[in-house]
Amino acid sequence: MAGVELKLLGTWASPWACTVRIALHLKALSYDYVEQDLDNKSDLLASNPVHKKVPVLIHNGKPISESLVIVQYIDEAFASNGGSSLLPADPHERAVARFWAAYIDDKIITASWKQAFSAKTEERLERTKQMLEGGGGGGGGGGGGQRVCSKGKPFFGGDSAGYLDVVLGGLLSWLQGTEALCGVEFFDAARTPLLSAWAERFGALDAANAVLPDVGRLVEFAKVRRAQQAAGAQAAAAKN
Ligand SMILES: N[C@@H](CCC(=O)N[C@@H](CS)C(=O)NCC(=O)O)C(=O)O
Repeated sequence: MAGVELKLLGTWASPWACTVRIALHLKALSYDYVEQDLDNKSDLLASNPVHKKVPVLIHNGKPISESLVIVQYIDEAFASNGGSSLLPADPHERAVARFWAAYIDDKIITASWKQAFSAKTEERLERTKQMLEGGGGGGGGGGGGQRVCSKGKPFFGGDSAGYLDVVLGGLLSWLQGTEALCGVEFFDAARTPLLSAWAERFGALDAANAVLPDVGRLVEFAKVRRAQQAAGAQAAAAKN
């Protein structure tokens, strides 16, 4: 688009950066992607001085931080791009989408990110499973995450991927990596049929394929980080 300069600061493994990149792809926006070194945050100090985290979207020189804020910004600033809006038009439906996005971000993405790097803990994995199924022990009848992808539509956003799809979808490779790493099953055709079908559909989108990291690479990355953390903890214990 003429006069539009978009730059995204991210890291390949960040689910939050993936969420923003998927939104940019769905909106058919070209952008320069700049991989960040989180041990050397010079770009981030300048563009996200409060949190110093990726992702940061820089639109014509102006930075925007926090993935959920960025995705909403993209949807508003480029409303006519990519066919349909990511957020629903109806104010109540928008509020509901924002509610679930905050829930997914807080209860699932942040927890999964931490969990991937710490030793396997049954309780934490079980909690993530329950959150995906629908918040606090949703198992059994399969309410929950199911609840969000109801209405017989292929995506949370309806007939095409929308805000919630992008928010949870950015984490898809990590959830699959955690399944491989920890021997759990988040997407189970019998227990969570709607969610499992959604994961397959979302993973098959061009935008997801273009962005989501390879699950094997993530698993190796998590193993290295876990080993580094364990070595750090051992060294700290030996000092005391
Ligand atoms: N709430 C933030 C979370 C972003 C975040 O935690 N990013 C991590 C990478 S995945 C980061 O930049 N960490 C840098 C650090 O903690 O030093 C968002 O939604 O954008």
